[in-house]
Amino acid sequence: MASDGKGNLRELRNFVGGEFVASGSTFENVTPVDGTLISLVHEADRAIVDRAVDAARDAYYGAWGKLTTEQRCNLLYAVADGIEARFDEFVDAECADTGKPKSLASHLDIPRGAANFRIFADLIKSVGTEAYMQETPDGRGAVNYSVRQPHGVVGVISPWNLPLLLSTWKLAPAMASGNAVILKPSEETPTTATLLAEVMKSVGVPDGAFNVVHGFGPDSAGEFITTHEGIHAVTFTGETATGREIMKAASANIKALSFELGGKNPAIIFADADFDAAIDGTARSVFANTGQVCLSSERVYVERPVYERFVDTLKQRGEAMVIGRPEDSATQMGPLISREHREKVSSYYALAAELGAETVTGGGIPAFGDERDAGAYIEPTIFAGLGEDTRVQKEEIFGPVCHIAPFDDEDEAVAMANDTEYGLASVVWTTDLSRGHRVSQAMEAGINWVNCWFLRDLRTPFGGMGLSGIGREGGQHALNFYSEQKNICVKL
Ligand code: NAD
Ligand code: 6OD
Repeated sequence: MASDGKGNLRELRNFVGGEFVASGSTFENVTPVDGTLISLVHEADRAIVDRAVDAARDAYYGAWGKLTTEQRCNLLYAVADGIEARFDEFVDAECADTGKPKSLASHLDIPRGAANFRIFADLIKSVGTEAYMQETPDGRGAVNYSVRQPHGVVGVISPWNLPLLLSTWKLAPAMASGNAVILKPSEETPTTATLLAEVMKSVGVPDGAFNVVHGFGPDSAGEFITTHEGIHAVTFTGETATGREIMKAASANIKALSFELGGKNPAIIFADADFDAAIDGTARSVFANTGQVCLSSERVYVERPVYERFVDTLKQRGEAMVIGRPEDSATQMGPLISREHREKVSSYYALAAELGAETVTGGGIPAFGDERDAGAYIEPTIFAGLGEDTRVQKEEIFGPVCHIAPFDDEDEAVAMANDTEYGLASVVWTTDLSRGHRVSQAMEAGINWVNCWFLRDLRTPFGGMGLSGIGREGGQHALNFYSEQKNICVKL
């Protein structure tokens, strides 16, 4: 990734109107694996974002907008094939940008990145609308029916934790619905967005239907998108605080908004749970992707009869995690996304210690004695003994860390789990079927699992309550967001 093979550092350009566009200013893309510089990224200024909006509008009213649904879907299938044809390149790029293990990128990020295009192309072809027969005083009646219309130009602002997966989760339904899109990937993970632009171009997606602008948030490409009058809808995944800023900015021309934000997700383990399955699932939900999954469990509640055994076993799982480089097949956990993010996660480790938490395991930064010491690695960590009202229990940390606490009955577990301003996800582990349904239904969260975690059926509604977001994406819900429905009333 570091160079073009001739010793030149790789440069990532914006993709506007079907062309790769340089800008007057670049920023450095450094890998968290070992701190080396892997590329220079051309930051889009306001003029480049303006050009992207013009190109998108031209595509929407032109070549892209004139395609039939079938033609559009065939292009999206070709995009999925195109990602798969360059699978290894996508995997390597995602691993270099994020540091995640190759096993994870090749089983989750990249296959899902391709699958999103197939799934939403399939879905749009079978989508229905509403129709109502209406009675009228003259007895002749009227028929009402609704039709869908794309918004026009949609801005997609995505985070760094699952870069291709989360951007395509929005791009695919937006494009399947007929919109032209402008993607702003995270400044931390610009590479797979650029590769996706190459794929879009190579399979013949009309110029301007898909654009990529690189940059940051405030006073950069992110803000230029959210304030642009030519953009009609913005879909955003990221931090709650950023969502607040985007909401203000987008109010100028009342853009449609979809927000997938942060979480502070609970996992509840009852004494009757399949112990090994609950340990496996909880270890995954705490440590997978170095805990940088919005759906991760950061608050774990265990029924008292199995509490000590659960803590000891989860501790062993944390301590057995192999931390390393993406390409090492033994690696189970990579670094955090950056040194800056490590500062944030470490500050919560320090705060927990300051508040008198028991450190069950971890709490520090590993030393390897090799080039990884220049990376952004951190120890898998479990705390216990903190009150529910502490900042550690209230705020999203977004690292490989959880706090674990015992409970004595179902009502107490439900009350503790719901004691949060967030409401993204929950997990319940029990072999009592009725209790599984009952507790899960009592959770104030949008995505709830019983005896599993991160099992995804992409047709289901996905989104959070409270500080975790606005709206639902996934399946039909995404198609609803990415189109306007208009009613037509015909007097008979
Ligand atoms: P972030 O909010 O810092 O950045 C996300 C994107 O927003 C980036 O592309 C960034 O450049 C851009 N941005 C930042 N400020 C902006 C502004 N003022 N205007 C416009 N754009 C702006 O989030 P992150 O650190 O990249 O991602 C981690 C966060 O994302 C965590 O809070 C996590 O929970 C959340 N997340 C949520 C979901 C979900 O589905 N609910 C999924 C993944 C991540
Ligand atoms: O699987 C998905 O579709 C999805 N939206 C996952 C979100 C993960 C958050 O980090």
